[in-house]
Amino acid sequence: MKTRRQFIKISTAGVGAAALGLQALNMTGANLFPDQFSGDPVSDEDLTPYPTYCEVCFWKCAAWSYVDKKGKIRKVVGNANDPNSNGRLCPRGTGGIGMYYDEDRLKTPLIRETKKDGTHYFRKASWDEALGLVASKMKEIKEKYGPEAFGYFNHGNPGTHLEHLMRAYGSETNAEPAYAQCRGPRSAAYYATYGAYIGSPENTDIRDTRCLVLIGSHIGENMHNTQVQEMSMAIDQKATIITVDPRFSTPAAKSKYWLPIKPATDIALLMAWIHVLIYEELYNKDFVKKYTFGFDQLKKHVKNMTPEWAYGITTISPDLIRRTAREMAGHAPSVVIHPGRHVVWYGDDTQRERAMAILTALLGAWGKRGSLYLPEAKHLPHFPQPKYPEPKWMWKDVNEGKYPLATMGITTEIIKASIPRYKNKHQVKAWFSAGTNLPLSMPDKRLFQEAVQSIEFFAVMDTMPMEVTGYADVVLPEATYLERYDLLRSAQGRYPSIALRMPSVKPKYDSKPGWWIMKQIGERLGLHDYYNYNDYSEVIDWQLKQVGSSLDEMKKIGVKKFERETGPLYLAHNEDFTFNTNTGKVELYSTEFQEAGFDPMPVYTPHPEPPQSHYRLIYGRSPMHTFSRTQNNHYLWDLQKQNSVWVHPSVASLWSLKQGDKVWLKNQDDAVTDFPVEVRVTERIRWDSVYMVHGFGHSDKHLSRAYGRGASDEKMITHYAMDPIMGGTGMRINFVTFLKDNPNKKKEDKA
Ligand SMILES: Nc1nc2c(c(=O)[nH]1)N[C@H]1C(S)=C(S)[C@@H](COP(=O)(O)OP(=O)(O)OC[C@H]3O[C@@H](n4cnc5c(=O)[nH]c(N)nc54)[C@H](O)[C@@H]3O)O[C@H]1N2
Ligand SMILES: Nc1nc2c(c(=O)[nH]1)N[C@H]1C(S)=C(S)[C@@H](COP(=O)(O)OP(=O)(O)OC[C@H]3O[C@@H](n4cnc5c(=O)[nH]c(N)nc54)[C@H](O)[C@@H]3O)O[C@H]1N2
Ligand code: SF4
Ligand SMILES: [Mo]
Repeated sequence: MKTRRQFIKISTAGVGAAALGLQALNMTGANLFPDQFSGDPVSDEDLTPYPTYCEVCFWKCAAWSYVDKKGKIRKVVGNANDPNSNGRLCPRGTGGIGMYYDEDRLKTPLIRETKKDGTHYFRKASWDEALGLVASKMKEIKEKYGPEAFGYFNHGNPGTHLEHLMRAYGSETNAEPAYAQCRGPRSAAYYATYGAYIGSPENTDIRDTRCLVLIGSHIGENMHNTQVQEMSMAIDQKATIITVDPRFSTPAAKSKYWLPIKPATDIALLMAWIHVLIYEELYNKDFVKKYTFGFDQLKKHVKNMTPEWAYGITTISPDLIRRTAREMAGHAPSVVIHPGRHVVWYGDDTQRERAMAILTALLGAWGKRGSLYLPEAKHLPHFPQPKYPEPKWMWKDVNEGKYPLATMGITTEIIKASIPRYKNKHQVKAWFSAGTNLPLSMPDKRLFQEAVQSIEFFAVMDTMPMEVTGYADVVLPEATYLERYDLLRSAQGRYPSIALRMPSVKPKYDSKPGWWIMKQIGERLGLHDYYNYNDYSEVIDWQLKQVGSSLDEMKKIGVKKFERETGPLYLAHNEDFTFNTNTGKVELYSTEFQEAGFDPMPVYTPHPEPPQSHYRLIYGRSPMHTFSRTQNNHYLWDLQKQNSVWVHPSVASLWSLKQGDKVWLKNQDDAVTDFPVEVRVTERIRWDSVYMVHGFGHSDKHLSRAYGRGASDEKMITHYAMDPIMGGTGMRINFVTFLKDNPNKKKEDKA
């Protein structure tokens, strides 16, 4: 079949990107930062601070952006009054100005065109033309198939502006990778157990804990700011840390116990811990009696799930399982069983999360100091607007009865519904995406590629020429977070707080704020009533006035904290409390799961093992980068230019691999990495697995620094295991082997 929507790597807009790419790869030292550092040295007195909050990841740390007299942003530093940052940004946040200064940014709207020979390219367009085209396609899809057939993918603030437009237009056919590729299983599990979500920032009381249990969660590499800060406080206070990870992660190095578990077996370990707590009578009897439902069933259920049983599965010795369970019980209730965040691993992830939630309950630790506190966020009233129209069908209907406990759209299902051969009752015909780089954040790229060929139209709003923009029909360049007003941040925490993001400089090039772009499209669709303001600052000011503040006040302080309104931070001893579950209790036995036909208590099931000569691919974060969004950022690129593949010395010797050797990876489905990746030989990884940092291996040549650097874990994730409960895509079920010769060479020679 002839490719309908070609991936456009090189555009005719802007400078010759290929030449630029080669030049940039040779760039060193000072030319790295041509724009910002052409100014003279300045002192703080000569700088004007503007409030913002960081967009490099979704922790949303509040900050001050400092601008010099020539209008150049000189630095971004944490807002000292902000509970998310406590005045300190992580390395990525500090390097956030690189997003603004990146000369590879999207500079103008772009529209896909076809040459006479059939090849596709982007041509520069005016805003009026690009917005008009998007609006006319939205009208067309609505007339032909109904607004519901216009699907959308959203993440973060840009995604929220898109969502407002799409709901006003009549579509709720949406999904974000931050659900089914991230925290979805955690939401389903904690909701089933406690009738409450964990939320973001997580309500983990790490600062005050006596014992922190990390199952996977690699805090310190995962740089979610407050957690990293609190973990160092906990270390200073000599809290016990227990890390369960097949890799000797950064937190494992700070731990009293490192449990180098065989991947995919955590449920067995958790059930054995539960067994020890129950059968050694170490659990909190008062808590269990007063607040929980289903203890007797649980006790029976775990009877045979002994440490000896778990040893055969996890490779963790029974003695270590017992000792760590006793250690937790000794510190209870001041124990954080960290609920994790990226938890889509093996397809039974909701059940693993359930086991973690149950463990917390047995330790009597929910709602207690040093465990999970009771979080609160400030409710910000919605700016007045008409009700959104009721769509005839939405994301949930696309699931066709599967994944009954999903609370948000599932990316893979929306994508399948866009492919006619899946014969979904509800066909998705066009897409809009904002703030997500689907080709690098979704498992099974083939699915994405097939879907993108099937749809009639694709609009993308981004700041950078990413993989996703290469597939767009229209590219809408958004201004970076330092150049725009945006939604107020209302963060949950020990105390509610809000933060302002305002522009510290004018948008560079011909980029525009997301709110403006979406409003313009809305206006063209006749949705004026949903955009009853001229500037987004009016919305912010109105909202602030509802909570006793104002835009003027927030411009001066950036962050405002509020008193709690929902009562104390912790549950008092034996306080009456009704949980929002079917039984009103903490459900050790889940009636919700039982009614929906799922195991009411977690069960360990074995997962496929690596085939001959293959190793399980596990992945994680680098402290210097966020997903796939920062690899081209000057500052962060300078700190880390590529990823490596971690290989155990015994495996390295078997394959005659040395430190620094370059290899290509090939997975069980014969997918190969586009670019070579350096071998890191280290005892810090089990022999049965290899490890990579996610987000590298960019294939869009517009990214002059990131292009071709390292390997993409996503390329190796052709397989995924669906979580039947909520549709999470377990992505650690892929196995890779090493290739020493370039498998892509033949293809390139021919091309
Ligand atoms: N610097 C930085 N920080 C970030 C982000 C970022 O992009 N950059 N992203 C943020 C986001 S959105 C998220 S969701 C989080 C993700 O960060 P986490 O929620 O901490 O992610 P995990 O997948 O739990 O952690 C990866 C770890 O799991 C280990 N692991 C792999 N397989 C197994 C297994 O079978 N069992 C066990 N016990 N461990 C295993 C890996 O070795 C690795 O150390 O990070 C957040 N913080
Ligand atoms: N293989 C693999 N897949 C994963 C993960 C993994 O570890 N490995 N992690 C998963 C997790 S935990 C998550 S949360 C998701 C995240 O997945 P995504 O939400 O897709 O996150 P990013 O990869 O950072 O893509 C963000 C996109 O937003 C753009 N962007 C950045 N700032 C702005 C802005 O201000 N405005 C606009 N309009 N666009 C902006 C970036 O240029 C980029 O194209 O990925 C998931 N997918
Ligand atoms: S944790 Fe780092 S990258 Fe994320 S919002 Fe905070 S400063 Fe920015
Ligand atoms: Mo995530």
